[in-house]
Amino acid sequence: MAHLNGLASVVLLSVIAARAWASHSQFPPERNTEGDTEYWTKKYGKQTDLPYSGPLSFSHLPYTRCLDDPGSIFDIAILGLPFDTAVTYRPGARFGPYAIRSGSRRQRAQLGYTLSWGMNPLDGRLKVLDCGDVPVSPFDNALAVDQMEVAYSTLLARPVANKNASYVTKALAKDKKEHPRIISLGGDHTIVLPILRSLHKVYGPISVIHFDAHLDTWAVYPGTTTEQSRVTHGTFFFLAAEEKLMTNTSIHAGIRCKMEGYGDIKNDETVGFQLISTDDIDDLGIPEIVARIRARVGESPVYLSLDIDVIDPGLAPATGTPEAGGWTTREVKRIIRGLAGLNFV
Ligand SMILES: [Mn+2]
Repeated sequence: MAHLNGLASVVLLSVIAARAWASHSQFPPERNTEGDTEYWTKKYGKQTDLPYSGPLSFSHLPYTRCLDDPGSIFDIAILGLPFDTAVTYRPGARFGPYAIRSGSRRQRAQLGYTLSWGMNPLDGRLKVLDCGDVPVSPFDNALAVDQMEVAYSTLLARPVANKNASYVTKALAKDKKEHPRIISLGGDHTIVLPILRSLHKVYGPISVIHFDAHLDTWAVYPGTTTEQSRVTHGTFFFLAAEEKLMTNTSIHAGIRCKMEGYGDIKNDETVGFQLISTDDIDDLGIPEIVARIRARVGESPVYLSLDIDVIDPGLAPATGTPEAGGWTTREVKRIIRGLAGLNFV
């Protein structure tokens, strides 16, 4: 303003004042719009959801109760399994699917590109649907496990949305059909047993990449007295191996739990696992961990299971069986990125 003479200053201030009045004069709203049922649309356009508003679905994806609708097809389904009645310590994972969806709200298709992936997984090339939650029984574990298996198998039987997508051509199913992929939100870790039963019917025995502080391969939890009580979040891999659902080329990553003794490790090997400990990240580094996981599972069909307790409890404290000294979120994300291109089913 120091450069303007007096007249110029008056003119400029008048323009600013006029603009301020013009924009102010739109509020309160214009007259004669009473009863206009499209008043909002005419004035502001689409009723878009903000990152923190709108109905809750994973990353603001379309939410469909896919089990009710055989016509809903997808390449990738997000499926909630709110089951937590087979834990040995702190329950509450039934709220996991809700919490994961809530935590995912800042992700969405419009803002899905990341530097680390160099792509946007929600850019529409694959159809990704939030298929809702399986209404599992909180009163009867045998019933709940069957409900999860039936739901998973139902969705696995749907045709894929994009037959040309590279992922569908890779894994050869026993029935020679193309099957979609399902990302399950737990739930306690027992949910993997019905998932592996379901996948076995389609692919036969598969490998497992298991991120966890714990082995989950115990034969029985101490104090087990009935057949049903063998099914827990610490024994489901043993049961899966008994049922021959897995190959013997599976691998754990991030192990640091307390054990009863070295016998737990010997037992773990008979279940089919190799082991990468939490501390290995300091000695081997991320690239070698990635290389060992890739070498272990090779081209075999593989299921990835991630227990949130693989992350340090300082970063994910609400987990059911916390173990101090875990991997960081950044490290786990990086290891998972390194697994891209494996034969995930
Ligand atoms: Mn665990």
